[in-house]
Amino acid sequence: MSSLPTKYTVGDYLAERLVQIGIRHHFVVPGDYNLVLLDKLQANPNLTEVGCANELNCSLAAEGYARANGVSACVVTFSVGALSAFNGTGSAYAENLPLILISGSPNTNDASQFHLLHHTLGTTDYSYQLEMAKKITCCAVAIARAHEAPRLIDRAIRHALLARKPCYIEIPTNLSGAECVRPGPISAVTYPITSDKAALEAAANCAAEYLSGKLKPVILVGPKLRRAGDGAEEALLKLAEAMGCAVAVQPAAKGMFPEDHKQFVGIFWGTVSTDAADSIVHWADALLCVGTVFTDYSTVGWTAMPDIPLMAAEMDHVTFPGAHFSRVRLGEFLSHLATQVKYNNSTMIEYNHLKPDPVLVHTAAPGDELTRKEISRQIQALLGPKTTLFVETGDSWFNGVQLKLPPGAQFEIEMAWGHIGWSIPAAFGYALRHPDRKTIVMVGDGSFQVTAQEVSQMVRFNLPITIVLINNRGYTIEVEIHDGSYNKIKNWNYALLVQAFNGEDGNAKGLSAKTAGELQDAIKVASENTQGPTLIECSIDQDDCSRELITWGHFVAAANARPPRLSGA
Ligand code: DPX
Ligand code: MG
Repeated sequence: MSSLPTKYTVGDYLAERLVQIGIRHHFVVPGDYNLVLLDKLQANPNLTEVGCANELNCSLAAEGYARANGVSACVVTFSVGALSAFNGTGSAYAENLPLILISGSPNTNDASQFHLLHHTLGTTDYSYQLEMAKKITCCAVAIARAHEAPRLIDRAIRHALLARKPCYIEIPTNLSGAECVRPGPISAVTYPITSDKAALEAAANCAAEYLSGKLKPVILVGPKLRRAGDGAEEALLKLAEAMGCAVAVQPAAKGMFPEDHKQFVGIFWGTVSTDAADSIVHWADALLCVGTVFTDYSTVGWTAMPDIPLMAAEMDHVTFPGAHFSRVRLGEFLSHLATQVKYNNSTMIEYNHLKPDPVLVHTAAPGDELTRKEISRQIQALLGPKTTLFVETGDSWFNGVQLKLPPGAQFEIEMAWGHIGWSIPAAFGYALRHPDRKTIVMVGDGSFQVTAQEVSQMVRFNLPITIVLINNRGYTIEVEIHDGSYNKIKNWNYALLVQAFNGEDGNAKGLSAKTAGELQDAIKVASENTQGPTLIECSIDQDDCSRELITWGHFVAAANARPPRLSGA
């Protein structure tokens, strides 16, 4: 391409690699240690720079972009920036997303001259940020000489893409513009690892053995299914249809198996499951866990951990009771297994007896006070094939999980990391990559207060995101886990705040709804506002929370409160 440089610098090299792996937007906050690097990235015509209000939001915006795009980049300055961006990097680690965290760092001459520097701890050891990054990434590199940059950049990016985890690249301020060699073919970085043939074969045989003699197989889908890529989602659908069995889905994997499919039996979340997913999972005598994640949250304080021996198919290995197979790629394993399994729909026959009757949804009169249930009813009506729904930590998790996803609708949740405020920057990052989709956010008042500034980027980029802010005056989920005065927060005028972000030229709209009719009207305004975000503040009673939240909160609190075990006991 004629626009590419003939002489490469470290910054050019990095820019070209980011483009080659499919990144079109890079999220940044400037600082003197990264300014030359930002110029270099800007100079690449295929990258759009996206400035964020702070580094926490910047990292979470990149986290959301990685959900939409498969990989993302976040560029910050040393320490004051990077330490805040570590939070979104932690999220990317927990949520299995390859986020490339890039930090500017001090001039290479300063450490050896024992200079004290700004934006540092005030000691002359500048390696601490790299050491910290090693704990929250799958590969952390610091470039000390320009000639090392190509090798280290390629290594970090390749590790991130393969492991579906974040990586870290540190570039000193005086090296971004330093010359280095030009990049070689990108396939050296992106070429996937395929399964070991013998291990794949043996794992499929072991799966057939695991299933033989079993009468009641069920598939349980977890969030790593989508993260695995490699056509794993399509392969799972084929496997499920070949088996004919019930398919339950973990809450963090909602949407990864079509909810309108006749074998979909609901969200398995222990006692707060939807439909009869828990009854059928606990009835099973063989459980094929595909990309599942069992935590205290997803098992409702360990009350819902399946108690039969499991087959666990992970992104790059499969484990059975008594056998383990490394280097077996999930997509390949599921495809292979689909050709070998026998059809057995016993769990579907049983499920059709257990399946609850559809619930009659009450439609509130326009003048009725707004309730949680009415908000859910109205959001349900908004969901279509092009909708992506973000649900924030809080009661929005439970309300969102209850909704039925029509074909094509997508669902995003950050259940492993669970950072309140994630949904605002993450939805912003996601929507930049998917302007063709309608992004809707369900977020609580407490969460919104953490990252509210990033609404101003939605304004800046004219993104028509709909934010449904549920104002129950405080941290209700925490109230249910463990109450105290700390769960109260200062109320804001949310509708006015969002309009303040417009400055002279924005198109954000802020509305508030206290009745069912007001919400209906506000939703109409939101659907007509195609040039900016619309925030709808929905005021509900402080105690109007879901039954599921109360039940889940009870068991999570009990798990938190287990007394220390004496050693040896
Ligand atoms: C906290 C949580 O208002 O939602 O529906 O009222 O609970 P609900 P809000 O957004 O409040 C959220 C609040 C304080 N969790 O109830 S879930 C602890 C927490 C966290 N993340 C961070 N800090 C604290 N999850 C960054
Ligand atoms: Mg709240």
